[in-house]
Amino acid sequence: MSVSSLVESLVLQLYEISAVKFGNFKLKSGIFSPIYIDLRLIISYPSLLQQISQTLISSVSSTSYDLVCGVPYTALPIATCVSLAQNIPMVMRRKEIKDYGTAKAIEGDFKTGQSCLIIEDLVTSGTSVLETAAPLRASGLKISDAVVLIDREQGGRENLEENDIKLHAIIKLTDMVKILSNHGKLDEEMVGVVTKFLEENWKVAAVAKVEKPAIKVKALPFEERARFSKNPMGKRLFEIMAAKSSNLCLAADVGTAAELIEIAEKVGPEICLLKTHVDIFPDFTPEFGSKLLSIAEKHNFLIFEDRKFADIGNTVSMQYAGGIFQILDWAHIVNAHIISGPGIVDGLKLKGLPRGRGLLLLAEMSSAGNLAKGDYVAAAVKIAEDHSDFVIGFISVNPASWPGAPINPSFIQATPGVQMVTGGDALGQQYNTPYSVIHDRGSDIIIVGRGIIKAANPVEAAREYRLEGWKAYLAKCS
Ligand code: 5BU
Repeated sequence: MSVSSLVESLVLQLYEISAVKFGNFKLKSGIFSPIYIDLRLIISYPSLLQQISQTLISSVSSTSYDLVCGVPYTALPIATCVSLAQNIPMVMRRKEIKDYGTAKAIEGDFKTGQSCLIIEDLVTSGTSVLETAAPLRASGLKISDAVVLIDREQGGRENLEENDIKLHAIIKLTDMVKILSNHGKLDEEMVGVVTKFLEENWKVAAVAKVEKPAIKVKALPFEERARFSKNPMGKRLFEIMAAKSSNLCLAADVGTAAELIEIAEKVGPEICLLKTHVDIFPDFTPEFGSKLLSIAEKHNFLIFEDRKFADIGNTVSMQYAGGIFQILDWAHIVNAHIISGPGIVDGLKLKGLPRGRGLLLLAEMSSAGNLAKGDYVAAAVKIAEDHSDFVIGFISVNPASWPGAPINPSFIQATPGVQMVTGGDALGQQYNTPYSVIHDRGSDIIIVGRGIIKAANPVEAAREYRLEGWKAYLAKCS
């Protein structure tokens, strides 16, 4: 059978089993679509499932790969069929990473450097392929190709290409519409509605692109910006970054204080900053701070407790210096929300300034649907300017887009939600790449957690993130 008649037969069978429907459907993204595709149904039709996997295999016949991985969940049975038919081992990406046991993101036996083909049922913006590619890459596998049964043609191909993944699609949505119309399954009116919908929604779900400024303004090097800083910790952070060629902050969200000490010792040479969430440790002891401080001194990095203070000035001042954790004693830097107004900065400054500490204000957040936008960001900048002896900068996501950007160069921008590929986790985290964060979005520091700590070799991963972050910074300065 020729490729086109194979595709035609697949489309008609998908239509017959109602895996493709036409009408008015509300999609996950909230938009209404005249076409609805549910490929979960194919597991009830083994012969169709087999035809689909055979067609997927032949469409990547010129690509070589050592492993296959299906995007959970719908593509898992397809990937299993491909694996069986080709006698090629499969790996599986966990959608939810266990926080007990081996806590592996990828299940199966594989070796670093092996190439893995990603298999997906339906691609819209490409986000789910990227979410699978990220932990595979972090585990040392090479990802260069993804094969998909249906491409909705809504920016997925372009988004994947930006992340160095070539998309092989068996059926394009526009071709599917043509085939069904030729076979009298769709009337002209519906063809018109669907075509219009596809045109209007092209790239609707795509990962937001950052507009690059028309005129390139060279960024000031960190060593020069150190001179503008009115706070000793801000100045020191700039100097450390310049001295170590590192704008990498490790978000050390490991399970225990003992593990944190271990990873700080190993990854220390690669980082300028180590970010903690000390309240997640079951084994915190009063010696934790002094132990971590001596490692920080040895490897020349600063400690940032991501405490996100949010209360009134009087309360945060007690929380900062007191309690079990005694954060003031060991954290060079802490951060605060500005929801309670500028009094929070006064409260923290009261304790922090005499000890030479610094504060980052949360101007933006990386999680989907967060409320830190517009006037909120402008208010954070205003508060920082009024307290530039203590505030050293911001937690931000896209400072290049702020009104009046680039803002005062004495402020440091630190950005969480960073992995080697764009995407997100199941709980709202959104990832951008080191290059886009530093070069395009105007940040200074990449904050990386699971991209490093869940990697097969965290030290190697940290080195790669440091090099990527630094490359983007150099590009911005030249
Ligand atoms: P990840 O594993 O790279 O997703 O970890 C990100 C870290 O940054 C984690 O410790 C968060 O608590 C932290 N974070 C964030 O992800 N987004 C934010 O807006 C802020 C902090 Br503020």
